[in-house]
Amino acid sequence: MSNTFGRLLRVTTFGESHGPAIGCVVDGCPPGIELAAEDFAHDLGRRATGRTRHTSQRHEADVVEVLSGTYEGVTTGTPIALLIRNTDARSKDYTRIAEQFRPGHADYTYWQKYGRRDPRGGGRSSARETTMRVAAGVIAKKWLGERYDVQVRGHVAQIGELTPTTFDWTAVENNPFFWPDAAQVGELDTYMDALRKSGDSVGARIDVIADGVPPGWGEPIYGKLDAELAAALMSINAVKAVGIGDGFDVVAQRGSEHRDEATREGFLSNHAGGILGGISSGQPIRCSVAFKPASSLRLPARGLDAAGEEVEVVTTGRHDPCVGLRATPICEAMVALVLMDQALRHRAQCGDVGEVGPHIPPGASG
Ligand code: EPS
Repeated sequence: MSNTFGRLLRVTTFGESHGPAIGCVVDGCPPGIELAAEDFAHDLGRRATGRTRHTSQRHEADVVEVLSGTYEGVTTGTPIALLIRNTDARSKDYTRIAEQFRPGHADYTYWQKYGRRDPRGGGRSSARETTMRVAAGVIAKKWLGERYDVQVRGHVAQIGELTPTTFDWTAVENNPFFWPDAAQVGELDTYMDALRKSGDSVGARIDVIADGVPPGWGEPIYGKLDAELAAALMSINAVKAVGIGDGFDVVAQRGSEHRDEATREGFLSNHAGGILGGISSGQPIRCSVAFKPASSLRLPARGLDAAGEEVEVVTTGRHDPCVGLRATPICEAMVALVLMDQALRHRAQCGDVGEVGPHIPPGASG
């Protein structure tokens, strides 16, 4: 299995949704970063289940234990091992579907690949694994912020057919939808309540922006920054598409429109999303991530069981009607981990290159 991610900053996650614990090892982190268990609480809380009525009602404290890699609250350069104990798994919810394949779920492909699976909570395929991505991402965000003044933040940009009409970063952290338009929160509450009552699920889009990334990060040809961002974001459960900059909209653009012109005052647009030739340009890095509607539904569906019999599949238990609502910190974490890994790699090969003129100010963000 591929449970390790990154080259110089390597993250390995382990654990199942209903096992005793989930955890990760972050190897390659530079020494000298202040790091305490409390540092993880904020982002883990943003991702956690059971914090609003619009997400799965599994109640996990998601408290991180830092098992290694720090001394007196500072990283030592040795592997950082993090552990979170599972305390609210309810495995009986999975008894009925243990021998069935939920349509649209990894149940079937895990079974085909491994010939066996842990059906409790989806086992290793559960979105619970993303807890450790967020935990590892906390370290990357901290290092990027302290060392380079890089800020990685995201927001929900679409839920089903709904899009924001205005944009305000301060609104994003003040509603359960990570939504940039405070005036629409009531409408979203009504929308999600109706969806939950219907038993169905819906997709979502998350946008992530990294501000302050200096020019030069990214490794042509096979380690391009955009390629690694896309792979990292696509590795998140339920992700079906990733766009960089204008993404699929570039298809209908003219070159004269798409090229980001520059003056001494800065870039005049950012259609490229801050990456040219796989290398950061110094502009904000913009990624869009599409999450599918989750497949664990109480609405009956036709499917097969392990014996090959046609069955009616009904999923009971505690599930997310819109997995995208908890995905903003996960996307931020993956972007931060890729950026930190690429920063370390840039430092390793090109650390002696220094500042190269002219420096074009970041300018336009979109
Ligand atoms: C999930 C199903 C639910 C969610 C879970 C993801 O698990 P369970 O049936 O065990 O309650 O609660 O999400 C988390 C536990 C989490 O921490 O994100 C799934 O099928 O992916």
